[in-house]
Amino acid sequence: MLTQTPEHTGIMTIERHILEEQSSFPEATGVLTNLLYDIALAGKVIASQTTRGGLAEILGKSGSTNIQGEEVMKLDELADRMVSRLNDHTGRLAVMASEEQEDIIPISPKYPIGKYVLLYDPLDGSSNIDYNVSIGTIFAIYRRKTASGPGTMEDCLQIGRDLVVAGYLIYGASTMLVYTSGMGVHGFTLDPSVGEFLLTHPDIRIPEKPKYYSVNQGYERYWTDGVRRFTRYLQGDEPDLSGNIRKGLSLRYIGSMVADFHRNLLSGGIFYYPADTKDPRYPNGKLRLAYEGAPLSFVMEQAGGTSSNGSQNLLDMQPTHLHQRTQLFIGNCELVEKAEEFIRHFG
Ligand code: FDP
Repeated sequence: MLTQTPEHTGIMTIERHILEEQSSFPEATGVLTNLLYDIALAGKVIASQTTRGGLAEILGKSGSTNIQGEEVMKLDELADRMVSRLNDHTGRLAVMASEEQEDIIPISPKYPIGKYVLLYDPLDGSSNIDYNVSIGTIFAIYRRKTASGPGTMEDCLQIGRDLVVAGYLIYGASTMLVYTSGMGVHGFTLDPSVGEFLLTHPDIRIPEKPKYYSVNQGYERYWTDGVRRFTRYLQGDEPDLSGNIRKGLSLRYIGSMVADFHRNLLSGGIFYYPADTKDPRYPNGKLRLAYEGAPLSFVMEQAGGTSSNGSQNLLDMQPTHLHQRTQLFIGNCELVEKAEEFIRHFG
């Protein structure tokens, strides 16, 4: 279905949409528009590779050489390289950081330095690749903090509140790009016949009535009492602190955060990955603040929902290191606040 906006009838491409959003800022130079367009392009390339996933079996496994004699790369490495290569020479970025790389990714001295900072998770949910399950790419764009020269770690360690743009690509039955620049959340679907992302989901709002809760319940025995009780509350089995029992929600868990997040954004619900005692090396759960928590929280907040680490909004957390993990609850405000309540009371 093609979307019509009050200003325009007909097809709205992502490029035109970004340009129009940016035109409401007289100081806008178009750099951000082009940066988003480059991310969309990386998404198209990654989508074309992910849909060929199973063909790796016959065209060559990663680590081997393919029929052209090139080394076959793992899909997550390929996605990582695709995003950084499409963005490293454009003069739009001061520095990048990727979930796949230990350290920050500096811009080569061969290229001009720009004013933005890009943090990304090139292939989220990558343990699902082999099973033909939806996966995604998450991106977060900040303004640089340092005044000049190559970008630094300080530029990468910013609080989510300072995000300029955040969003994700989801490689599912269709490929979608969903983003916010602080003016609502907009979703575009890739039309493979013309190779363009077209606006299909303008101004996404999370439905007020939640439908699903999403968590890896296989780890329940490692959770705190508060998280266990909260989960039973969501199932309709445990009263909240005022004695109210809610109607139980349905459980959906793909194990690919972008896909779980996307479904709950459109259907209403909560996704959480709590802290657990499963692996003492990761007392704060598995997910990363900078690459997953903060950008998806910005999207959720712009869609009318919220997020928490159990006691604080994720957008207010100051990261202290690049790959910092955090407990995470994200979805309808009512449910996230209830999670905080249970944790405050029961730990
Ligand atoms: P994956 O390890 O497959 O990359 O970011 C990590 C992530 O996936 C999320 O996308 C997903 O929500 C979560 O881990 C799944 O973890 P569990 O297998 O522990 O449930």
